Amino acid sequence: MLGLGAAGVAAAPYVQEGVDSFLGAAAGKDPTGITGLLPNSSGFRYYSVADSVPKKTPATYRLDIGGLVDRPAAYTLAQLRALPQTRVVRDVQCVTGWRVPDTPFEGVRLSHLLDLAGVKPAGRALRFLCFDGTYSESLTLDQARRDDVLVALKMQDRDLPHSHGGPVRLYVAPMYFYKSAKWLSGINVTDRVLPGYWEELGYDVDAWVGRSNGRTDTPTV
Ligand SMILES: Nc1nc2c(c(=O)[nH]1)N[C@H]1C(S)=C(S)[C@@H](COP(=O)(O)O)O[C@H]1N2
Ligand SMILES: [Mo]
Repeated sequence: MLGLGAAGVAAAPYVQEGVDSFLGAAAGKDPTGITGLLPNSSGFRYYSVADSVPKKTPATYRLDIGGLVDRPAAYTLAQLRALPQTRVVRDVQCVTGWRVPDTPFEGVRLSHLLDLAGVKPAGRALRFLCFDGTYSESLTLDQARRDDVLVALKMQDRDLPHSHGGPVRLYVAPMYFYKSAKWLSGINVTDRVLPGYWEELGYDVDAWVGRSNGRTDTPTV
């Protein structure tokens, strides 16, 4: 953990984050540190590595699916809503220690979108892009095909608010919450795992809760 803290500190000068998170990193805490508390959604903390994030409406939102696929696509929000919806209720677990139990997420199974796109034989992994212009994430194809991995349109049975990554975020139930990229704008099928934003800074790519370099036993925030 100390080594990872140091990696976060070393990287901090070019990471655009709030003062709180920088201080958290400097104190040897997890560099995914908080940028603020969300007043109306108890237990959650608001995170964004980007200073400001544009708002997308049903008219302007698009989810691009491309890379090593037979049928690239650009989904509108209405098109995503028209696909079969799946509801998953699990604990949300941030790598810094906070947890929100029994949180419903609802949306389209990522595996369904992959089936519609037709992954080419060379496809091995996914790279997720966000319309904040900064964040990214990754999953192997096997992880992405799990039935508890969603392209989520709802959280706590309501449309995802902008603060939680609305209108669309990734939701990877079995992994630490940093895998659940907010403000999802693109999914590219790649031939190998390209580490995401925090993974470049030392966090595990395979971020299984309790079985990766995140920790739940010593909350730091
Ligand atoms: N685009 C984007 N997605 C992101 C992040 C971020 O900074 N930007 N932070 C991650 C981390 S570390 C956590 S804990 C959760 C926080 O989600 P919340 O803001 O809905 O609580 O979003 C994850 N997804
Ligand atoms: Mo996090």
